[in-house]
Amino acid sequence: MELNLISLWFFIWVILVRTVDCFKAEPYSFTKNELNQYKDQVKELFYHGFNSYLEYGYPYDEVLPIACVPMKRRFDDPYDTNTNDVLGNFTTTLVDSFTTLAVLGDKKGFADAINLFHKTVPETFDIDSTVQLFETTIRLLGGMMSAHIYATDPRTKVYLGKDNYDGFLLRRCIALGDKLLMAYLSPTGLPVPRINLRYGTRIDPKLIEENNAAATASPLFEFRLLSMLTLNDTYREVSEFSFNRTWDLRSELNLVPMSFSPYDTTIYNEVTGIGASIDSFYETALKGSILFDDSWLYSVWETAISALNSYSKTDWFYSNVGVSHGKTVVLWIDSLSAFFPGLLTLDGRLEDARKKHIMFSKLWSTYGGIPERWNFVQSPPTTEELDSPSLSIDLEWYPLRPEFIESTYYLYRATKDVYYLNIGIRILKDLQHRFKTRCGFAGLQDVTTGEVQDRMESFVLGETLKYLYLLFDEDNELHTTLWNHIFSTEAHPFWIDVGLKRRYESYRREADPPHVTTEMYQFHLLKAKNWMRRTKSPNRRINHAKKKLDGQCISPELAYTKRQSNRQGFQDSDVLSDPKLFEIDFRYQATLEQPAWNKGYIPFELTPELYSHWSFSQQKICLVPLTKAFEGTIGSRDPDSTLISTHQWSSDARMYRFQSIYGIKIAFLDFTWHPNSIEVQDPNSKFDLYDVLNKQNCKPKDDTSIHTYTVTAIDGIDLGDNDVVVVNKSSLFFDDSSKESYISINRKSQLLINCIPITNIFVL
Ligand code: DMJ
Repeated sequence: MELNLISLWFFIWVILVRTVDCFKAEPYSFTKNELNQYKDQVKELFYHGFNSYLEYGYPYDEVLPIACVPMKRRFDDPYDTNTNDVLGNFTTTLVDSFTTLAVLGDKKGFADAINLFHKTVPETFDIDSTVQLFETTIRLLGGMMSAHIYATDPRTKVYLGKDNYDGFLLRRCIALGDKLLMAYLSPTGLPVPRINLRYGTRIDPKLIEENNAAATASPLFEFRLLSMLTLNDTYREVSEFSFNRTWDLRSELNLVPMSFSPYDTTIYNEVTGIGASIDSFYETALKGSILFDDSWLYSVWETAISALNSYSKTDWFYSNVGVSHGKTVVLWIDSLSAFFPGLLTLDGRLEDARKKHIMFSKLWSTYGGIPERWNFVQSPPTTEELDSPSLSIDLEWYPLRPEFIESTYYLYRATKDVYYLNIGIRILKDLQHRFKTRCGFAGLQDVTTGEVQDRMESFVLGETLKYLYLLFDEDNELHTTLWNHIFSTEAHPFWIDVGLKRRYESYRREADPPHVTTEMYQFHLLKAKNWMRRTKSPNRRINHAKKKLDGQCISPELAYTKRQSNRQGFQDSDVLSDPKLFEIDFRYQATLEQPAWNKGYIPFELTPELYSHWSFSQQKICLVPLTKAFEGTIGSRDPDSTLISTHQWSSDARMYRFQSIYGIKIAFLDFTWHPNSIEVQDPNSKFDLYDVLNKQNCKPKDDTSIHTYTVTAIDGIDLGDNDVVVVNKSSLFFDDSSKESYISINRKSQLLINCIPITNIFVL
């Protein structure tokens, strides 16, 4: 009797919990429970990597994830800058992981990690290591400073309190910051790229003759905050001057060159874009403008993005252009530029962000990672392109960089589009099954062969896994509080509380003039002040940009809130409803072919699980109200599913999980015949199609006979204009009673009937 009562109560409790869950009206189609599970899986991965580092890598900078031994700097070879730039022999991975531990809310792990660092690395940073100013600033200085903010802000989960933390990280920041300042002692005030932490710039001049825009501009972010925390404006003034000098190097088109001499500003590389060597310049302008509420930085961002939009923006990415003429000069985009959709999102430019992000998702789907550089060759390739290396990938590694998942995170926070969660889940699985090794995570040495790389850079734990975790952690303090945090370029969260802001403002008032305490920087300051006078009238600009900030520069949260008010229900996806979702596949098919080792990797947008999550059967209890239109379903007759999915992509349509279709019979398909349609739509595509047909041994009689089909209805049910039907290859059958037709599949998995492609049927 008692048992029965208990079961009854238990039953009621389960029903109640599920019902409450439903009424919470979560803005995503994954339940809280599911998100928590994914979040925990990411956490597990982080500890796998972090504990491996502690066991096999510490006290050196990294651990080799396959060999399970430390990865040390090359003391014997100062010219191996690839290795030495980030490995200063100062426990890089440990420091870069501080704030991931904080984000996970692991107070003990966080305290242990900073204390371990405390007793390992010399207080003065008096280490005979030549390192890059940029890398050391973003990983070490930024990591320590953000950890200091976490440790001292009573609102955080990892607040340590005065008894447990005496602020030593800030003292370390000062020691390191002072060392890094040595880099700025050049005739121009632009920093040299490297310094030796013990000997300053007394190193081989070859190592410091060229610097780039990202490196000369972006320390402003960390240095300015350091000035606020220490009430010493030296860091700010020196780095701000350098930022402005970098911006001064822009061409008449407002395009900033990538690389130049820090001694006399001779330009070495006239090319510009948004990736390596220039990426953080934009990031600092926009993020700095938000964090510091700085209208001048925002105006730089605005001018820079509008120049990029004029010259470098294409449908699917930003290309690399010459700064003086604005024309595309190299035909590649790089892996680092995958951060840009995130940055666009931060500025409320969601439409562009979404489009550019799709490009990177295609790259991941093709190569199982993002190649360091990918050559884009429009199909069909020209004869020269066919013979040139442009059809191959010249920088073919993928070291588990964070940028793609970073942008995915921003876009999800801003849109709550379930598609981005789907990407996160696929990447999580890739990390669990493809990249995880005995002692960490190994990326790809070559995306074309699948060869792995025995290296785990500190950003894997510091950024990649942090953004992935945050993607699933709806309740993270960074998401639920109003600290107005901004992630640094290395994903270290920074925020400025009211007290800090007031203290600093009063310091600025009292310390004026001069702000700078170190005499050797006076020379630069004088120049900086003249420059300021020449180029801006601060007050006017502040008001001007304030307006802009209010109107345009919105946080992901705000963008999300705005968007939410317009939503019909959680099952719409702007990505999946993009009528051009598959355009990239066709346009760039010459250089977007899945390498043999990655064959069968299902593209994100076709993930079967995604559709099952959108279905009634999975979400029976939590049905959302029907939206207006409901079209494009395919009848279910056979429980053994033949059809994986079909989607109807009109904006207010909802998704259904299709159980099956009774095969695809030509008799059931209504086609729109497009004689010469491709020629009409786009003269170039004619050859594209011709090429595909040739590859399939389908020879059109002549150019004019080229045409395509579009399925407009299946089983008598109309499909919308942008419907795409995905059919399971193994269960596809074709029944043509006249025996005159035959089907085939082309390289892009399109179904062909008598060599004529059906543009909206894909066979997987
Ligand atoms: C990181 O160190 C930072 O994200 C930086 O801005 C670019 N490079 C790596 C990650 O790819």
